[in-house]
Amino acid sequence: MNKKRVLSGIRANGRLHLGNYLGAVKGMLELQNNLEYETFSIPRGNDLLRQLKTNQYDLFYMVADLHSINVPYNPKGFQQAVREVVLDYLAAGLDPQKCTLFIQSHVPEHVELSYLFSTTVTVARMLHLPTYKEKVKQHPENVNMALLYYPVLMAADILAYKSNLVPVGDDQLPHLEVAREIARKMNDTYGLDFPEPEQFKTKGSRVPSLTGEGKMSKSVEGSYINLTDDIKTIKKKLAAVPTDSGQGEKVPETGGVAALLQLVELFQGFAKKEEYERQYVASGVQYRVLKEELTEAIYKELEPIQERRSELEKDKGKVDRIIEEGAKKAREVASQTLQEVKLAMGLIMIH
Ligand code: AQP
Repeated sequence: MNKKRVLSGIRANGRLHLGNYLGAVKGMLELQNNLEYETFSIPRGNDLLRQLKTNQYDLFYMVADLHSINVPYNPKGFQQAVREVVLDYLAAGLDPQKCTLFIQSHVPEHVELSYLFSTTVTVARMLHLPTYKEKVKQHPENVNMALLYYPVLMAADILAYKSNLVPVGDDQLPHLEVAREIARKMNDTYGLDFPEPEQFKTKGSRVPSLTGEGKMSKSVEGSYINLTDDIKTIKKKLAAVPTDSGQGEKVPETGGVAALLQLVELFQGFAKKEEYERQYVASGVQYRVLKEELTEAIYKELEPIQERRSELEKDKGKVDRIIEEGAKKAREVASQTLQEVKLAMGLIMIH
């Protein structure tokens, strides 16, 4: 069976939040647990047919440490920050038996490949990306080359594995488009065979900020609920979401109320959201009740993840082994791609 390749990653700039979880990790899990039955015959004349459960995807999931250092960060605590993402991944259910879990900088082929790709990209194209402009606004004192280079390195992350699918949130779509352009350009110019990667979209591909403006983000204080938050913290954070009188002619489509309703849909289902919408235009919504029920629903999803996490925290050796093994497996594939690209670009001799 020809398996489709998948690549995804999360930066180590802070604890994972519900946006990262619903927009990216849930997609990674869905692909990991996507099993199908395969039938094949056992060799040496034995005509027995055996059915096996196999995954139709080859999965590469990384902690994007190199993407994390293009904004101000703390080098002393950085190794721990990277490890926290690995723990979050494992606690959320990523299984190193079913996917290759690795740290981006442990596979230096990504960086080499990104330099080769950068020869096909114009500076003007990078300067116009909305994600770049946003970061320039956030950190005007630190507009560095790595920030501009981010999408090229991300294209190398994806294409190093010739990935077909990328489980990421909607905010990453402009970057994914750059990866597709690079794939086309490399194929047209050098006769390579990169697939054009596509987003694997989840239901929560754009989780709103608790402030009622924009998306939930690690770098926007007051916008997020972390996977490690206890029930009291979740309650406090939801209590701070701005609301209105709870009644009106039309259900708001933006702001805190819209954000709450979207979270209701994601954690309690579409029918519950519709129920609140009906209440809004009739008798009115009691936000105290809505927030209490939503707190319970979110915590119900996070509690088992937190329990697994505290178990994993005790086993340092196990996590070290997973990371080491992951880098080995990832490098096998990435180094093969790098060789092909160098050969096609005339950087190594054809024998
Ligand atoms: N609000 C979101 N809704 C859905 N998906 C989201 N993702 C991030 N925020 C949301 C997805 O999470 C993955 C990893 O993101 P990242 O940490 O690598 O970078 P990011 O997108 O820049 O995340 P943040 O929290 O917004 O970080 P800051 O604030 O530092 O920029 C990606 O798949 C992303 O789409």
